[in-house]
Amino acid sequence: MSSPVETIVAVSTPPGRGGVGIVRLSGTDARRIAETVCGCRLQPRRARYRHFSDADGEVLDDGVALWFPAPASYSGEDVVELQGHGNPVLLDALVARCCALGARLARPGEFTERAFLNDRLDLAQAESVADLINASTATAARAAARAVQGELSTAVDNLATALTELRVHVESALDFPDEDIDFLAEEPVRRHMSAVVDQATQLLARAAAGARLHEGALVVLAGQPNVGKSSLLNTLASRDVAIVTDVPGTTRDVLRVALDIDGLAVELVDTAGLRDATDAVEREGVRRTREQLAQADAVLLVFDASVGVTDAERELAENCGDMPLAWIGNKSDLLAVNSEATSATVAVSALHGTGLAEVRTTIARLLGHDGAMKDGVVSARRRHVDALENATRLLQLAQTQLFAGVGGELVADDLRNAHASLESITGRFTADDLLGEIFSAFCIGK
Ligand SMILES: Nc1nc2c(ncn2[C@@H]2O[C@H](COP(=O)(O)OP(=O)(O)OP(=O)(O)O)[C@@H](O)[C@H]2O)c(=O)[nH]1
Ligand SMILES: [Mg+2]
Repeated sequence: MSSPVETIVAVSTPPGRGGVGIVRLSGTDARRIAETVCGCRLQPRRARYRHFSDADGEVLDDGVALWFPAPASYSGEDVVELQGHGNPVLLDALVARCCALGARLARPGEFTERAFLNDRLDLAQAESVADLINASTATAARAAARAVQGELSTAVDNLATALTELRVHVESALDFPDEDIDFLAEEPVRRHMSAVVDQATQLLARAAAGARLHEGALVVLAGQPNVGKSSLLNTLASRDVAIVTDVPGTTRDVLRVALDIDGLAVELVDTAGLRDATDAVEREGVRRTREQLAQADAVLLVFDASVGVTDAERELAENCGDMPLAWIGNKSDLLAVNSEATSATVAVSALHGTGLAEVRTTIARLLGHDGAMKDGVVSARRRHVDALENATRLLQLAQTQLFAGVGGELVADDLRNAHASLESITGRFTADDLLGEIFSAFCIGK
């Protein structure tokens, strides 16, 4: 017999009016409370149509009561759903009645937190429940649904298993120090190490693409004044968002439009053309452009195809470092056929609307949202990507040390820390305050 747990209650359907409204109870007294409200005994997993009554026996609502006995329920505890009408006043009265009978109001995410604490879901799966509820495109929703089923967790567990095998080799080499140097220098150990690093790098890329599905991506149009950045933004958005004139330095404010690139939510940003501006307003615009560039996930570097790439533009590209970047040759309508535009650039005419499909595919490619990568995307959050990044960095460090023949203790230490970082994803090694932070971001009733 497990120890009693406080019974929580909440309205689980969205606020507002609707055909059906559901009050959910979870905990030791869930069944007793619901049976009192319904005035009858409940059978496991059997829907019963009843009146829901208040303390004086007056009918509050009528509907269906469903009891899911522990442990085969969403939270792993006794759960009851009272499915009445979707009216906030009725539902609030029903919740108040349950509280009078001993339940307390659930905190946001508390049902899912209990599912995690009762091992019904691991942490990554529990977080995906919130992502599924909040997904803004069909692609993001599908990826989150796969994560609730454990896609990310399984991939992380597979990596952790490969890492455990490697650690067994390395740690046992430490236990026999006389054989240490020779053993760690052996080819199979090195190969195993490289395979684990590859596996981690691939999973990191898939998870980073998955995190972008939920967070969306910031793509910046940058370049010199008058090359047609604002024209391109308007054409891609199919509406006149930005002012376009033939006066260089027209755009000063940062302008944003939302694009759906093959299921990925992209925020495309138009910025002031980069040059040494003399007037104060334009200078501020240029400062804001640089601010956007620093936050961007990818840059579209627009140049005037009829002029070609200038030195200033090459310098700008260099300053973008290793940020994903594509050259967009606009005003290609002014070019003679087959002139300079190279395959490394995308030829576009914002004026005539040509080359736009290619710009969209280019954005998808820059964000890792194309081809094989798109199929391999695993739904993930920033927290998971950070943990995977940390694990991958430690594994690469361990690999360098192993290959350099550095002492086995250092290698073992890095591998141990990488392992802990991986386990924080599924919640095996997670601090309580982090759990509080994760579940408080849920909606109430889930
Ligand atoms: N021929 C041709 N002209 C274009 C094209 N795209 C834009 N233009 C013209 O180029 C001029 C500048 O366009 P904008 O879109 O304002 O350029 P911008 O890069 O936003 O300029 P700033 O805001 O000053 O940095 C306007 O006169 C546009 O009509 C194009 O594809 N072909
Ligand atoms: Mg502009």
